[in-house]
Amino acid sequence: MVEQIGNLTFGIIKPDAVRAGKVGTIIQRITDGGFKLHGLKLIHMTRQEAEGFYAVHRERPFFAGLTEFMSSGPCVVTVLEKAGAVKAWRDLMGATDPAKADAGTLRKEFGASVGENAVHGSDSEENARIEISYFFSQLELVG
Ligand code: IDP
Ligand code: MG
Repeated sequence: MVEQIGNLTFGIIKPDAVRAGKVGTIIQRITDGGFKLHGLKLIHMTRQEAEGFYAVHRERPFFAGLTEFMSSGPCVVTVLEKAGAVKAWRDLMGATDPAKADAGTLRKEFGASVGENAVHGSDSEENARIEISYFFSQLELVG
């Protein structure tokens, strides 16, 4: 696990995309994009768990709305493997604001707004490691 961390990243299918019935489609896009699934589960975060996950953003004006949204319903948390996984997954997600995301990206296709943008992805290998361990135990990681 430690040896292969450069090839792992963490992703979330956010509550808006789950509500819209897009879980299957997005997982298909993930595997079509050449990612291997190492971890996958449906969770419903409490407000406190969402606040812990996004603690780095706690001073931002959108923090309350973001944590309310992320705890508003189930989401799917994933651990993804691919060479250069962090960048590869962010490339597939697209820009934070769906209106600015490239054609063919998940946020362009499934995101409604800068806040409700369908998917999350780690922004560095270090944060991928932290975020994976926030949601997954060793026993839940396969392969
Ligand atoms: P990222 O998800 O593309 O890495 P971040 O800047 O890390 O973007 O922001 C985390 C999340 O916070 C975003 O995915 C989005 O849901 C929300 N967010 C970011 N900026 C805004 C904003 O200006 N208004 C509302 N929500 C925002
Ligand atoms: Mg981010």
